[in-house]
Amino acid sequence: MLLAFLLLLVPLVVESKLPPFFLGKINGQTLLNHHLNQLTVTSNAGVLDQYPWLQVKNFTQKLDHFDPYNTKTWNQKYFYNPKFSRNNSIIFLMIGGEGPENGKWAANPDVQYLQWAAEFGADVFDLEHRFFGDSWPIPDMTTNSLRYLTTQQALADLAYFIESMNQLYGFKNPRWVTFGGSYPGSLSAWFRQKYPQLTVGSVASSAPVNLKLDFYEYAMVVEDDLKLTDVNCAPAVKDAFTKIQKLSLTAEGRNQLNGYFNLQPPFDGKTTKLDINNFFGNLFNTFQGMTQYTYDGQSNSTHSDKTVRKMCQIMTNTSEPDTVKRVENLFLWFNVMEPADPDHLTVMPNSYWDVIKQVGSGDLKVLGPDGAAARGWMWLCCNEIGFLQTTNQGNNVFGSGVTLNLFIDMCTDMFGDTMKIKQIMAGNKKSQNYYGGADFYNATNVVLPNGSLDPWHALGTYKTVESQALLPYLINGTAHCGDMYPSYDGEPNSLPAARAFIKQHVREFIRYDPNVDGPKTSAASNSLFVVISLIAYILVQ
Ligand SMILES: *[C@@H]1O[C@H](CO)[C@@H](O)[C@H](O)[C@H]1NC(C)=O
Ligand SMILES: *[C@@H]1O[C@H](CO)[C@@H](O)[C@H](O)[C@H]1NC(C)=O
Ligand SMILES: *[C@@H]1O[C@H](CO)[C@@H](O)[C@H](O)[C@H]1NC(C)=O
Ligand SMILES: *[C@@H]1O[C@H](CO)[C@@H](O)[C@H](O)[C@H]1NC(C)=O
Ligand SMILES: *[C@@H]1O[C@H](CO)[C@@H](O)[C@H](O)[C@H]1NC(C)=O
Ligand SMILES: *[C@@H]1O[C@H](CO)[C@@H](O)[C@H](O)[C@H]1NC(C)=O
Ligand SMILES: CC(=O)N[C@H]1CO[C@H](CO)[C@@H](O)[C@@H]1O
Repeated sequence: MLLAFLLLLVPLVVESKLPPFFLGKINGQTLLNHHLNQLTVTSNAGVLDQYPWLQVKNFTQKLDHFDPYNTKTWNQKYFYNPKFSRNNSIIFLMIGGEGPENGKWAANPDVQYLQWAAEFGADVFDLEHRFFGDSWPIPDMTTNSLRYLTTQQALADLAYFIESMNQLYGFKNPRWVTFGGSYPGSLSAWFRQKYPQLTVGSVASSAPVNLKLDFYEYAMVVEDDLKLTDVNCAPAVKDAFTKIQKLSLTAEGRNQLNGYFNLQPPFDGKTTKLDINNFFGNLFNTFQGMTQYTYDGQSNSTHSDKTVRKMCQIMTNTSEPDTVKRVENLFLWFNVMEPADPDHLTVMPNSYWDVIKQVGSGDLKVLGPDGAAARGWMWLCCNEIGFLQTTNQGNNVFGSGVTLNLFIDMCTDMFGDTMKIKQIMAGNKKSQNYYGGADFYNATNVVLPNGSLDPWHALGTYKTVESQALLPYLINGTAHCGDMYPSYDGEPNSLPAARAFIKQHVREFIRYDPNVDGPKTSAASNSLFVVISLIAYILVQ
């Protein structure tokens, strides 16, 4: 009777087997996340009720920008916000990323760049990324269709969009500035590099431009954050992971882990190394989720609850002598913060193959919206950009449980035999060569803010070239995309200066008018503002 009940339950819970946080990504959301507290609706209708001037539209986009014989098109969703428009000339474009765009980043007047749009009189667009949300070049995610999901096609989408909008809206002397946070930040940075003639500048927040396959630095930054937060924190985490790793080696120990974490399904006689690595991946996800959005302005929970400070309070809680139990307490706490399936509150999903069963499908019905976003992101990572967040290098406090092999296996199990280690490494290397990585990133008129606590900052670029307004900016004490969100009382005190720096440069970028200023030559004439901003930069450091 009990067995039958359990079997019946299985199909019902498949949907909830995705970890709430995976590879640096909140389930179903973009890395930038969209939980701005001012707006909780997710449907178009909801956002349009709240911001009636916002327009949601389709754009006839090309399927393949690199095959002149392919004339197929599809509907790409975009939002247009004309509310701030004054000059019919200054246009801000928020670049969509690896999840649905829902209009908030085009409409919520409290987000930073929209405050600047209001001040500068900019028209605002937000373009959804191909294969995410409602924007389907082909309505499935088979490996064959995903050939069209590449960063180069996404950049070409942006280019064709800008050219078409210039026609459609009759912008005079158009001065576009692109914005993006996280992966769209990388697109914003690369767009300046590859299509400089179409914009006057860009802001690329928390943009990972170094396409590392084995992104072990992520775990090292998390460890640094623990050390900065509380001297007892990193040792407690290390103690816990050392114990957990030891327990994972024996059947008796794995049985104890079943009890500690309420693993579903539990470890048993058929447990493989892959299952154990997957378990460590799920544990590490919790620490990632608590760290990545720490102290940012997206919601009340990131102001004070979903923070490194809270994480360290739980991990150094001396009322709980067992550090392994503290990790379980952290898992439970994190899940209260995430509006996930209630199952997640008490149960830790523990099946590698359940995730593959869902995210390995190319069928949108099997995938569901969250699974589709996870599959699209995983495809980008496996096929091109890497970013696979391991723990087994650099001798960090999270032990050696999360290996590159775990993710390589996932890539192959999700996308088939054409996605094995050899292809993964070749694809990653090709993209790194194409964009230049952190060392050879080269563009003009671009601000690249990063947060010092953000694990992703380790893949940013930091070489300032004043003469071409190539302007990295490291913000002390913030995490992922902290510069973009609405301000709040008690936010990290480095933020106002960082935002002023970005805004000042956006002002410089849009000031350029080819009709008045003549063709753009070297940026030497900007030397005064360069000196001023350099001083501001040094002061803030
Ligand atoms: C855009 O096109 C999709 C189909 O590709 C359709 O479902 C949707 O209703 C269209 N949206 C608008 C605003 O026209
Ligand atoms: C935009 O137009 C206003 C007048 O409506 C003008 O004062 C302002 O300088 C213009 N801004 C730019 C950046 O051209
Ligand atoms: C967030 O916190 C503020 C101040 O404490 C409160 O006024 C507001 O209602 C909270 N918002 C949500 C969505 O909980
Ligand atoms: C500290 O540990 C005790 C005992 O396990 C627990 O009841 C309490 O909720 C913990 N506090 C925090 C902040 O984790
Ligand atoms: C970087 O780009 C600028 C502007 O396109 C160019 O003048 C410069 O030579 C480039 N620098 C390098 C090192 O390629
Ligand atoms: C960053 O902020 C922390 C905490 O406010 C401070 O202790 C540290 O000196 C700052 N670092 C730099 C480089 O300004
Ligand atoms: C300028 C700066 O902060 N650069 C840092 C970027 O991140 C890497 C990895 O954490 C550091 O080694 C650099 O010093």
